[in-house]
Amino acid sequence: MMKTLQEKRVLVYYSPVHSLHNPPHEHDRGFQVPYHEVPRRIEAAREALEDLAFTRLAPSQETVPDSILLAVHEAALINHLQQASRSAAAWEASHPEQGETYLTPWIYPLKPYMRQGLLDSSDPSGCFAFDIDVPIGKHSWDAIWASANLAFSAASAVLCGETDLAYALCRPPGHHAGPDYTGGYCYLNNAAIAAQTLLPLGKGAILDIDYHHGNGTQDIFWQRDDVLYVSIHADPTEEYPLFSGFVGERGEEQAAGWNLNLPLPMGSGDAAYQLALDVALQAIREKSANWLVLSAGYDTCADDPTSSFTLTDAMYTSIGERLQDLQIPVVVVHEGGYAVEANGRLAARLVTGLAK
Ligand code: OKP
Ligand code: ZN
Repeated sequence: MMKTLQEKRVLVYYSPVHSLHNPPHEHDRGFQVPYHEVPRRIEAAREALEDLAFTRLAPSQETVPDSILLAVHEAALINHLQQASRSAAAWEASHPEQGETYLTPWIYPLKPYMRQGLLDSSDPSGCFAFDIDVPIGKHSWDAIWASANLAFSAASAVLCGETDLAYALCRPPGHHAGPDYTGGYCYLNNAAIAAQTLLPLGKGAILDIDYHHGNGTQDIFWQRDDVLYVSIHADPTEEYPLFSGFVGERGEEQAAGWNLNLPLPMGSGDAAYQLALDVALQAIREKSANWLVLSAGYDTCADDPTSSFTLTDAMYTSIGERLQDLQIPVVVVHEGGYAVEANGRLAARLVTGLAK
């Protein structure tokens, strides 16, 4: 019997805590500009998903167990994020005239000998970040943790067989965060946490459709032959993160072939994307993945102010439909997307395609 839209229930995971993390600005070529990764992004997505007849906002009080968190991240990173949020609170309390404080790494230990000194110092932030776009305020840890918990809750629902399609409205995003570092608006790797949660179902795949390469996710699963990481992204010779996302990166020896990068030229549109998606789907089928985590970034769309791709709205429905053809459970994890309201419209399209 054919499945109709109404028969497939999509569980949506959301927490309002994300809005407490709201850094005022970032830097672009030395100029101070408004922080692109704003709370409204997720509210737009929540509203649009709530409007779909076949979705249900699921209550989620679940927290990531240590066994999963520490399989993905080093304890030192977790401690640092918690400590940095406390430091931001203390600084703010003692400097009330300065307003909201967001601590940003300002010393980066480029040489190994610099590292220990910095770790022992009062501000080791530069030991845990590869770029300057990961400020930490007094509520940032709460938001980071809430975001990770949504990914875990969504994956748990799939693991328990409660649904075969769950959407985690994660913010801050996660795919640039690695085992022991933050970067690119990302602090903990939500998609990696979802994937780790799903492993009792056997091997699976993470497909990353954010405009940027998910260097953190690649790094976390680099040696693993139970999780395939596939990413379609802008050519890293020209685009962030510049140091990873190249075709030659295929996973470490025994895991060779479990990492697949599909970089596309700057300015790519639907046609090029469709071809890359075919290759991605073929790889996921070849590995007989039992489940899929979709790192869903919407910064590939034509109206994104930070990117060069020109995907049309129809492409996101099509991506959803193509992934639905795999006939495996899917956990969607929200990543980037800086045309703020487009996060709503495009998330709705993606989920509508996936739910068919
Ligand atoms: C995060 B995600 C300079 C701008 C640098 C960094 C891009 C981070 C993208 N301040 N942009 O993959 O959407
Ligand atoms: Zn991105």
